[in-house]
Amino acid sequence: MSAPTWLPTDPVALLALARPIAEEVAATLERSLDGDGPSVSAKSTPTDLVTELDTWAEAHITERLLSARPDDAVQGEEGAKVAGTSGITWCIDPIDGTVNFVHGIPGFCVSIAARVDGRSVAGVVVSPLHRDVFTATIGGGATRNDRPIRCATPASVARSVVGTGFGYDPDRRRRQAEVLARVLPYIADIRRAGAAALDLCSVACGRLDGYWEVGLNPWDHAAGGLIATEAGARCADLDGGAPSERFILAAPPQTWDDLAALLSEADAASV
Ligand code: LIP
Repeated sequence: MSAPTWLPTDPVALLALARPIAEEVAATLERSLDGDGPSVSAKSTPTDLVTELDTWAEAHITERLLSARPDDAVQGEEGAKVAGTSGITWCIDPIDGTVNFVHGIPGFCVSIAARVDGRSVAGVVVSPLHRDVFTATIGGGATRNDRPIRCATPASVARSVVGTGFGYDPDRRRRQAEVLARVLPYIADIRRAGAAALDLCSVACGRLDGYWEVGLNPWDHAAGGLIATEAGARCADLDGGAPSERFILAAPPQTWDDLAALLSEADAASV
């Protein structure tokens, strides 16, 4: 498939700009683990962490992107908000999986997506400790380390290994644990990687047979959602609309409806 004609800029060129920036920042984050570790503070709750490197990474990525494309807009997890006139908005999660990063657990990643009217057209996710670079362009397919990837073909939900994640609010986490207890008997197993971007890329390359979460922000899924979609997975909210803060479910087409039905039955979207 080729890129849609409505695009203001070639998504391949946007990916070519973003990918080396994401790789450079991911390498810097990995090297920082050899030191004494970054200063850490809390955001919305004591478990919602942010480090000085989250802030540095977002500023560095923003500066590099806008020095190449000064008319673009930027939206970032740590507060970057730049208006633009080009029609391209960069959606940045400088460190997705900050808790993993603070603990030195593999699975933190750098996620950068280029969006047009809220729709991702190019995306890159770099997970440095896994040595994984995931990319996609709209209509151009998805890759892991430059090799094409496709989502899994699970026989059923009962044979599916599914990822999920939890919010930072204690009451929401309790309700999410209750949903998990209702879902777990009907799937093969659960995985909690701690980074939405990585979970979505794991669906894209067939490591996971599905992933759902409530309460994500655009930067959590902007790149990983495109990568999963371009790898053949369906990525939507429970009503089949665009993924949102309310709900995201990514799964292969052959099991998406059954997994959505199980999650609806478990009240997964109402936490
Ligand atoms: C993380 C998400 C993950 C969620 C974590 C956390 P952050 O983002 O990517 O899916 O389960 O609780 O929100 O805060 O590390 O950038």
